[in-house]
Amino acid sequence: MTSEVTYAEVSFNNESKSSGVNSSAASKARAAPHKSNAGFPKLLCASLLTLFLLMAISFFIAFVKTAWNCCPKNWKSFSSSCYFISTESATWQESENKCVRMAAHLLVINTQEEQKFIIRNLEQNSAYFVGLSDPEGQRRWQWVDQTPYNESATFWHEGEPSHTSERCVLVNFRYFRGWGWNDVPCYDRQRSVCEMMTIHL
Ligand SMILES: [Ca+2]
Repeated sequence: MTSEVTYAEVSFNNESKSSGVNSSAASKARAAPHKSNAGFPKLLCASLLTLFLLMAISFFIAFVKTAWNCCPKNWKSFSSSCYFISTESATWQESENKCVRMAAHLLVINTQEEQKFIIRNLEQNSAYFVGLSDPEGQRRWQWVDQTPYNESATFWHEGEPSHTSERCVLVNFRYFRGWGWNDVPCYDRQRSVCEMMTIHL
């Protein structure tokens, strides 16, 4: 085995020595055009591969975003929540119960942006219960999901809340004043809005 390797090395050396300057120049001349021709396809392949990878990553991100954050059919999506606008009238508690049966709760309005999104989807001649109530009639407002009641993020109509016997809140439209909150008796029958977190698949 050792002798075979030695023989191969000697043969190679001899061949190199006997080739001379002309042979070396010729081989360089042969090699030069090959080198320049081979570089361009490689660069093209690398560019195409990079482009393909970028497209694949973009597609994957777009697909994942769509597939992982979604709302049930007939629910509207905003930020990280889904909203269902009920066209059936019910009391405040019945409305909340219906939301809970759909793994949701009555609408909790946390920001002005959320309020603006919701009212764009409501009908001006209807009123909609939200998940805010004052169970004891002490003006201690509670959101159904235990979100702390924040006075600086409330959207009461002028003159509301108006009476301690009105312990449940709805959002409605008043001409010349726009949309806002009103406290009403909980046994009123109104439409409502349910909210749930977006579904992650
Ligand atoms: Ca009121």
